[in-house]
Amino acid sequence: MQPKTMLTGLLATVLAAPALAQDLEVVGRPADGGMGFQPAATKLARDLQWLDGMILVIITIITLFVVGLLAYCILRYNRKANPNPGSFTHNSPLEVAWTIGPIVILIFIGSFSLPVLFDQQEIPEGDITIKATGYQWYWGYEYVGEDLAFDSYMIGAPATGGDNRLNEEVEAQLVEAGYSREEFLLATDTAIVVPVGKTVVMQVTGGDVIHSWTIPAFGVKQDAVPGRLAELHFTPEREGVYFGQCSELCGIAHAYMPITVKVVSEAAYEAWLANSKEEGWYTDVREVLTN
Ligand SMILES: [Cu+2]
Repeated sequence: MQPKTMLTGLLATVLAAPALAQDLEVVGRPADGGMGFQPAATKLARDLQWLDGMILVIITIITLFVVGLLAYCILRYNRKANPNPGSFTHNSPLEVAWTIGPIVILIFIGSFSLPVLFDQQEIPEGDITIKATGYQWYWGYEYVGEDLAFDSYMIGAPATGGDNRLNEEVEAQLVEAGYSREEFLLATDTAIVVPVGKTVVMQVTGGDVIHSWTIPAFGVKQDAVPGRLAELHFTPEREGVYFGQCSELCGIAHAYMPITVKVVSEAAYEAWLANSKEEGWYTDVREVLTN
């Protein structure tokens, strides 16, 4: 070995050590006792979380109004308080009002919700296209046009030597892959790696029965139906690890086929892709994460 090559090798080893230790932050995962959404990592997710909040305000006002009316009628017009009930059958101005009021409210909601819906449903030209195929019980991924495909199993699933239970061996595998026992049932042995700020188009289909691919922090979910190729898209704005879970009951191990997406810098993505293609198989993105 040339001294220079040796030096480069040594330098690479020294540089790689802290890089391996420096894991991506876990951003998108469910929290114990959590009631709200996961942090939004795409414009889609931000928009739909805002929409949810806005509609919740409207729902709350309507609910309070209806409960108030009900209480008023019960108190004011019960038999004791109102022994001689009115005998009229209709009130035109009131009927017009309660027809037009809801129409205005629905148009108002629609004018905000339809753009968000169209944003999700109109698939842009992606920078990267990945095909996800749901199987009983794991996900297969293909980087379209990149000659890279791999399967993704939950750490602790039978395919990784487990039995879908958390034991010491599985915990060791989780730590080895850069996770902790907290990420059991979420972390997978391989992960989709995508660059931050780029538009990813996911083609989603099923290989046997219907599954569903989702990353809540991206605001996307799509049924994976055998024989059909559906699409969704996302543009992640923040580096980190994001988890999702199969969201269509697909059989006995439905709970054990999670989804992991790692969002990294563009340079790290390029290096990872080149590395994986060279190896002919998925490589750990932590090996190329240096900074
Ligand atoms: Cu499932």
